[in-house]
Amino acid sequence: MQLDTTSTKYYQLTASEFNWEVSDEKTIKAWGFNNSIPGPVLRAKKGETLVIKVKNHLNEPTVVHWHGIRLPSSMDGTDDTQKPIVPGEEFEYKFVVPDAGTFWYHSHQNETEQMEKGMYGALIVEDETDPVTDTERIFMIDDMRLTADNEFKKGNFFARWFERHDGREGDTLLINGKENSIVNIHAGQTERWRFINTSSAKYFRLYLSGKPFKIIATDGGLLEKTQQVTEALITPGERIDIIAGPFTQGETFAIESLPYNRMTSIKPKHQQYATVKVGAAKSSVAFIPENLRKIEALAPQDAPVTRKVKFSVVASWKHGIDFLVNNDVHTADKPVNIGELQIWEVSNTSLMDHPFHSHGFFFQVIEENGKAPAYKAWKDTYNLKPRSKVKIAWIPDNRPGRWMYHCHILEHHEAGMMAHFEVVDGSNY
Ligand SMILES: [Cu+2]
Repeated sequence: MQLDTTSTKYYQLTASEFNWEVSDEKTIKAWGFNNSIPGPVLRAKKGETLVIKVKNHLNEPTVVHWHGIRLPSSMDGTDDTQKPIVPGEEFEYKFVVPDAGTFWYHSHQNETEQMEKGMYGALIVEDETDPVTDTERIFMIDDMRLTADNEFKKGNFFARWFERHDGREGDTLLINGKENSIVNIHAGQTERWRFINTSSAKYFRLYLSGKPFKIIATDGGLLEKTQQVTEALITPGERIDIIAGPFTQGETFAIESLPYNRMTSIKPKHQQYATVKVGAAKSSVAFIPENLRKIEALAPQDAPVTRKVKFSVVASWKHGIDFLVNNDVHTADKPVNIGELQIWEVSNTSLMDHPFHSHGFFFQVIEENGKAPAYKAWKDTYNLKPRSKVKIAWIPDNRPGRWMYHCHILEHHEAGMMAHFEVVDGSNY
């Protein structure tokens, strides 16, 4: 097929090791794309084709997953759908971006190490229907666990056991690869802030020193209506876009995370990630309508369940504790037919939180613990609280092939809390 270059964007990402200053005092041996944490921002308009050549200059294989993009299975970037890119080799990803929103890319190979060291970046898809704001900013949230010598801390047997159980958190808190950054903004302006939680396990409970802000979008793009709040939970893998401002000249406030107890041995903390300083006023052209778009409901709340998925944590002889989907590790789940509405009951029988992430398809939450959700949204990552249950609705559109879903706490995913399944053309059976 001849490419229409007017609607194709080309990018190159080179994965390598490099020195990265997270602050004036801390330089780390990072792994990342194009010598930067995060990697370059990839931008496209809804409907355009992205061609991204990934070169691997690391000493180990990698693959790149395009989190939230509804792309063909062969482009999903997991070792289930392609041969990992070995050192010195390259792979060309090519796919259309069918939805506007805040997405991201990250390594999907040896993730607990490759993502910890910085292998991620933002992928932004724009559309004419986006609300008009004065400025847009991307905030990629991360945390690293470093030694006094600024090396990635491995820890002893017990530390590693807890890391596997709790997920790895660290106290080097990063926004866009930097510790304690200053965000300078103009008074009188209204900005779109796109938050992406890239952490292995840290639950980011966004708080702006108590200032109200409006949520306009989640994983799969705009909500129906803006939601005014003073805090928002963003679990690993999730995205939230907010409208911030207008603020008054001279104001200073923090971008911080309130304590969140996800029921592990890690003590919940109130942590500051960055400081916002409001400078001289500038005129505004922003226009944020109350109604952002219409989201058609896929199914009513009482739609009959077509599949049950259970996340659990149980004692095991081999590891002391196992992280399971439907009582198995790295579970092989049954196929689904193209075009058949899926109503999945996803439950978490364990005593800790797990963020459920599905590759390649958005879902709508239609019931949370027996209740209708507060508002409709397209999601690809959803937090399951301890002993909770949700009903999600989704449709496998015509993209056959292998797919997966998993807990987005990277250590739990690695420990086995994931499942593969196939999307198949049912008319062939
Ligand atoms: Cu988990």
